[in-house]
Amino acid sequence: MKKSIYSMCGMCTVRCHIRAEVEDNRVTWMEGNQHILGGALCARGAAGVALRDDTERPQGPLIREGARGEGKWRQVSWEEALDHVAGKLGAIKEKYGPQSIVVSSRGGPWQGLYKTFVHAIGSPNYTNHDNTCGRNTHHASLSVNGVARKGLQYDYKNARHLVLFGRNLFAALLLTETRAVMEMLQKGGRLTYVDVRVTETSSKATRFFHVRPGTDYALALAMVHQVIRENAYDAAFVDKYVKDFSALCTFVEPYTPAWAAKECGVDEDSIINFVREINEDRPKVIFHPGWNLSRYNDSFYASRMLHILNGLMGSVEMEGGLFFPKGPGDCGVKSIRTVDCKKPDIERADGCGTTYPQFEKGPGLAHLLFPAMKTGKPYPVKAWLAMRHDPFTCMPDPEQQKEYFDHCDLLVSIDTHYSEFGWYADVILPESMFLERDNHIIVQKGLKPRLAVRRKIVEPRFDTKAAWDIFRQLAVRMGVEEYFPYETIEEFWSWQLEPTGFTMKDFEEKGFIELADKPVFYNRDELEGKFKTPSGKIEVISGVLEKAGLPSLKPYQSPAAPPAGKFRLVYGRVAVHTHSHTQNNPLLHQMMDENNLWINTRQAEQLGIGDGDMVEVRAANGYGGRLRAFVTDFIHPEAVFTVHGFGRQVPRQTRTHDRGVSDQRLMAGLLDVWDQAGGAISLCESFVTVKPAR
Ligand SMILES: Nc1nc2c(c(=O)[nH]1)N[C@H]1C(S)=C(S)[C@@H](COP(=O)(O)OP(=O)(O)OC[C@H]3O[C@@H](n4cnc5c(=O)[nH]c(N)nc54)[C@H](O)[C@@H]3O)O[C@H]1N2
Ligand SMILES: Nc1nc2c(c(=O)[nH]1)N[C@H]1C(S)=C(S)[C@@H](COP(=O)(O)OP(=O)(O)OC[C@H]3O[C@@H](n4cnc5c(=O)[nH]c(N)nc54)[C@H](O)[C@@H]3O)O[C@H]1N2
Ligand code: SF4
Ligand SMILES: [Mo]
Repeated sequence: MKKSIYSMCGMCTVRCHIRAEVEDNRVTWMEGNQHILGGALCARGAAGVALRDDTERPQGPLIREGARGEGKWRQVSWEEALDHVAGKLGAIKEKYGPQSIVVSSRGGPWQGLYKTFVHAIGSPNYTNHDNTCGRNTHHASLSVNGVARKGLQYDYKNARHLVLFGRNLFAALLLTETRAVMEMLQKGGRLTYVDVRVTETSSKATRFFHVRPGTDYALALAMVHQVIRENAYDAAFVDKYVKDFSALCTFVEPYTPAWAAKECGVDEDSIINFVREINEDRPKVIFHPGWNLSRYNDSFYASRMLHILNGLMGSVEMEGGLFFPKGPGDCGVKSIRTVDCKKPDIERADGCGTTYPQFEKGPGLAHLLFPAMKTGKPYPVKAWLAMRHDPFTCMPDPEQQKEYFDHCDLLVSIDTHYSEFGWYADVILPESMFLERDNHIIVQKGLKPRLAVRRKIVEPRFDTKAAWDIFRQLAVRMGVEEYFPYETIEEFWSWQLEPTGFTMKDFEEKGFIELADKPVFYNRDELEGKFKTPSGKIEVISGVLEKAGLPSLKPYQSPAAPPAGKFRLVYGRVAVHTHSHTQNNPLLHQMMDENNLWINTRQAEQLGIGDGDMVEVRAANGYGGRLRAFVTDFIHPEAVFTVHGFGRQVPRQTRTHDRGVSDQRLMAGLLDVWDQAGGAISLCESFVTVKPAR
């Protein structure tokens, strides 16, 4: 019998709402939820069905037989695998203390489950992927606005002008956002875009700044300079809510548009005209603070300026501007219950919040756990469970990482695929792919907050389990099951919903439970305290930074030009792949089966490289490979660009094994290169050589 089920996509971490039809345990139709996405789904979401059919994924729990990375596995029962992992964790806890155990994950709305587990067994060391994603912009937001990266959201649809610094929103998709920006453009809104490449987003932009790599901070400083000079800011809002504005005015004095034009390689008039445009469009102007802007040594400061520019526009808590995301409490509704365990009061192994007071303790910084592995200080790190996280593709230089991870007695991968890390690990616990599993209920904050849930659409094809079950089973074996007060997902859901008065039936009409029927805004005149900084305002000077010996306003330093014969390696996404875990998908593999190397026409000519030729690209550590050249004017001459996620090394993924070149392997030495104020690894601070392949 045919059934229609609302659920949530899992082909990337955007987790779009979907509706699927199923017949005889097969998905026959899938679309974006009509109530939110008007049916839209991206190519990767649609290819979820091909992932279900894919046999080149772990088909049951695996325990390593040979040496790490050798690829010899024994498929075992769940009983045996879970006993094995819990036994090892118990022994490590006994010998080194519970704090020697790390759980990492991709973060996201379900992470409370994994965090609860690691805290319950006595370790403060939960970490996530964000050290190579948005950590600089997150810390920048905390220092300026006092709230997390996602603690302010954007009403793109109603904006009159959106400014994107390297946020390639039409390829690096977040479907609801991408659609909202399309709507904004259709309504006549303006889009200013900054990139070192001409991208899909440049082609939709009304103004494009093609900048020299790593100079965003210079451009942002000049924008602030000109905004102040032309009085193109909301003086009333600034008076009321921006602290230390005069320090900002003094600081940006030397950073004129003429200076930035030279530094960034753009037109001075273009900067001046841009500021005139935003002055017309104010206050409905949004400066996106960057997402993967966390890639240069000064990205934290660049992002801080973008947050400050939002403050100057005064667009907070209004249509077409920024808003504080609302939760159930703002709608007069009680929230759901979530699993939780207080974090043990032990110093983090990565030093976040202690050695590094400027970094939030939260998930810490994964790369700062490596020194603890190597030196045993402040204490040894001996076990790492990676849940929906692939350290070897997420962080640079996997060969260097292996040397660190070899100090661990237990490496576990909880994954739907063979990750690069999983292939090297001791145990793989396969999670059911998203169509095959339920998840617990989550709150999605926003202007119109809602409760959301992922529902199982088909039965698991192989011997796999859902995360709620895996973590509970491990908790039972570790003697901390009291933190997981359920046995089945139905019991979990009922326990979560109990305070709210809603039931699972309430999800049936639209796939989610809407908690407000119209957008909820706070009163713009009463925002004191909403910014969680010490002053309750937007802070130009941050006490936390100053105390850590870091300047709040850092003078600009020009990025190093590439050494002779080298190029700066920049990387990014394409619309048809998610990081490194869709390359082996039978459908997506057909759409793009390897990466190429973008190189500027003039540079290519000098090197004797023609469009479509094979080139050899090599890093300082000797790693290299062959890629096809894409010779174009659409990339800055100092840089070459490639798409992340290729050059995979898992032999069981036959379609993608060894296809293309891995950008993270080309990032030699970058584990030690990170933004001292923002914390994230500076993924764009490496240089490669390129020559025609013989
Ligand atoms: N299809 C798809 N969508 C995704 C993802 C995915 O894997 N696939 N991943 C999601 C995730 S986790 C994230 S974090 C986001 C990332 O979203 P984005 O940050 O928008 O995406 P990226 O492609 O990483 O990088 C964007 C651009 O930065 C440019 N760039 C490089 N150096 C500079 C510079 O110095 N200045 C400027 N201004 N630009 C520069 C690159 O040329 C690239 O076009 O995408 C999300 N959406
Ligand atoms: N060199 C380089 N490094 C980068 C980037 C880059 O572009 N270049 N991008 C950076 C960015 S922005 C980010 S966000 C990170 C991403 O880094 P990660 O978060 O590590 O990457 P993902 O590919 O999202 O997923 C990690 C693992 O989750 C698994 N997975 C997918 N779906 C599921 C599921 O439903 N359940 C479970 N249990 N596992 C699942 C995948 O198979 C994969 O092995 O990488 C960062 N690092
Ligand atoms: S953006 Fe695409 S892959 Fe990601 S959740 Fe949405 S439909 Fe799925
Ligand atoms: Mo990311």
